[in-house]
Amino acid sequence: MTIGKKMTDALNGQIKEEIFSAYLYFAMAADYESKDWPGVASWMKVQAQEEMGHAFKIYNWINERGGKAVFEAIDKPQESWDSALELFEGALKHEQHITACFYNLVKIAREEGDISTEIFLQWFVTEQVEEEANASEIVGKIKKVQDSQNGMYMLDKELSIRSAAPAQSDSQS
Ligand code: OFO
Repeated sequence: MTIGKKMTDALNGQIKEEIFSAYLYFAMAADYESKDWPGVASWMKVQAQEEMGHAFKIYNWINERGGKAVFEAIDKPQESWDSALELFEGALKHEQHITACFYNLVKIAREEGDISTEIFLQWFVTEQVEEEANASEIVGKIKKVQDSQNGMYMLDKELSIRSAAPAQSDSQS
């Protein structure tokens, strides 16, 4: 069954959200690269890559269902953050916003009777639990060590270990 216009428009809006997410995490990486926190910057770059994977996954789904992806203008992200705590709290807040976007998409899929898109969106709903948990865990760690230079140094090293998840370049993965 070909995807409906309302569902396509809503998914196109989410492609924009995902590309903005990549933009935001790239901006966070650039800010912390310039402040000499390579581990934080590396974590953010991996996150930015994952966000582009999410955008591709939705793009591929629209195509597979006979729709057409349409691209909207991407907003300019914030350029600078005052502390690592502010940075990761910003990431957490952003992911909570993205979770709300997916809940809304599921609602639209249900209203439209688009069961296959509803099932497709389940991957993202689950992924959002992980996205929020990751950011929240780091916020917690920063709160524990933020007054310790040594603690922040160790945390930066720990964050540098994160590697890219396999690219989500098709709708099946
Ligand atoms: Fe695409 O999950 Fe974060 O924003």
